[in-house]
Amino acid sequence: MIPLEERFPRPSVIGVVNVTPDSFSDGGVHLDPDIAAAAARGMFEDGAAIVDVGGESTRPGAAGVSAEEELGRVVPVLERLGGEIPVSIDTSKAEVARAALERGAILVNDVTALQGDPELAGVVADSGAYLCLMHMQGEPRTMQAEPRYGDVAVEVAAFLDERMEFAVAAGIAEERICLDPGIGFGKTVEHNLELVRRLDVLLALGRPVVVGFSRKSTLRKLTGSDDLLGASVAAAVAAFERGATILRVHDVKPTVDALTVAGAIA
Ligand code: HH2
Repeated sequence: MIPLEERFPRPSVIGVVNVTPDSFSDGGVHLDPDIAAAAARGMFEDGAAIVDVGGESTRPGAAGVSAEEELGRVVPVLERLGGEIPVSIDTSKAEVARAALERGAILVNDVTALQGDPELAGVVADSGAYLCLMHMQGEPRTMQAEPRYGDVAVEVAAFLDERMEFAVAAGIAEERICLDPGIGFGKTVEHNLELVRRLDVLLALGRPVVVGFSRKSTLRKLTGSDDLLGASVAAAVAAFERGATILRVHDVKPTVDALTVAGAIA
């Protein structure tokens, strides 16, 4: 198994394909599996290292969906892709992860950091897949109600450290794991900005860091604009410059171009 840091050198881009009716930025766009698969292929051609396919929205206020519903959304997309391009599955359900891994997915992206489904750790351990552990305070339905921290960077890092220990104890090698502060998941604008500003606190855990700031509401609040392309690219570059390895984005081509230039200067 190639360590995650070699398979996804810094900077790498994860392209987002939400196969949902209600995701906050691209809800409904990719509900047709042919359109979703074509979008995924396009992102790969545009330079994404991997494409993250998700069948459940985790936007603030979202209610969960059943495993059956989620499978019905993502499996047709994975079947159309047929393992042609590297795919990550954005799920917290063991059953959905298993189905995706059987269809060629190589990374499991779990926004609950293995707290959502007691069987997911075993599925990841047995498959040899890569794993992204993300921080969230609360749960999507209520997480933006009143997020509170003493020191947000220290608390997020402590949580991810503990979840990584849990994953390793379940048989998932540390070199298969990356960590994500979970921008927008139970965080105010200032919490999100501070997490990127102080990314070194997370980097001190010694694992590659993923940042997903793309099209999030903090960017809308900062710019007062609904067109979040420039804001999203700026956030990706800022996160890269503070040490992020993987940037999770909806607009792959402009982000890849920006990171190419930022990387060349660095
Ligand atoms: N953000 C979202 C979903 N999954 N996974 C990781 N690792 N990091 C993130 O920041 C992250 C994530 C939310 O964004 P999006 O997929 O665009 O929306 P939705 O959850 O509404 O489908």
